[in-house]
Amino acid sequence: MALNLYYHPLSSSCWKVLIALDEMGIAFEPRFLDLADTGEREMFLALWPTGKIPLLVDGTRVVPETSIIVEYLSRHYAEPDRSLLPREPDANLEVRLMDRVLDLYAMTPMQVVVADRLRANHERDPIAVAKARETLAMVYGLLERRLDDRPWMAGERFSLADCTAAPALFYAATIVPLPATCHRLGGYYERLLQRPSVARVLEEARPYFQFYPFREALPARFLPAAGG
Ligand SMILES: N[C@@H](CCC(=O)N[C@@H](CS)C(=O)NCC(=O)O)C(=O)O
Repeated sequence: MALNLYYHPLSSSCWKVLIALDEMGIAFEPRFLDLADTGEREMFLALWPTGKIPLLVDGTRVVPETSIIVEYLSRHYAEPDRSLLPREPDANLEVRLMDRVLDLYAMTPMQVVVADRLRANHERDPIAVAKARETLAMVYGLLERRLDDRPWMAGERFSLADCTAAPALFYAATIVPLPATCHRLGGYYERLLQRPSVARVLEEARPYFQFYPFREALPARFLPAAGG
């Protein structure tokens, strides 16, 4: 039975799983989800009440939460040499640590600022936004130190942590630019963008970037083609 992935091409969390699927070479049925559509939203909430995307459905099994989805796919569908979670316990812990750091201190504050920008003026929360911006600046410094001379976020091999880093840093950099002093982070970010699995999600998202509230801060090379 086919693996179904409910997703939207602009969603950072969905990129994390799309990149993982691509890296592991796992075939799936893409289910484009429009949460603004009442019917689709009700159907989706019946599957998973948080209403958060992406969501993997494997036959009768519903698999939510990006890190769990990637771990599930790694265990049940990946060829052993393509798994995104190392078997060796300490290497595995490092991947999971960096996945948590990126989700909690890059992805989440980035989403706080984006969600705030989408609200009406009187519903905005400048204190939460300032705190989220501070967290992004903090995590850039943390990542710069942690990267040391690693090519990828958790070591020599591309892993779950890089699947998280790509969307988190791509969107976070439109809110708080990566500091020029963070040389390792800057080099890593460029390596990520050139990774074919990452380039593919960027390409699929390109027609939707016009709906991104910080679109003016997107790197010009990712903007929709003029007239397109
Ligand atoms: N912790 C969740 C976060 C997923 C998440 O934040 N998804 C966003 C899109 S990037 C979403 O579904 N937003 C819709 C909403 O909150 O209504 C995960 O890792 O799966």
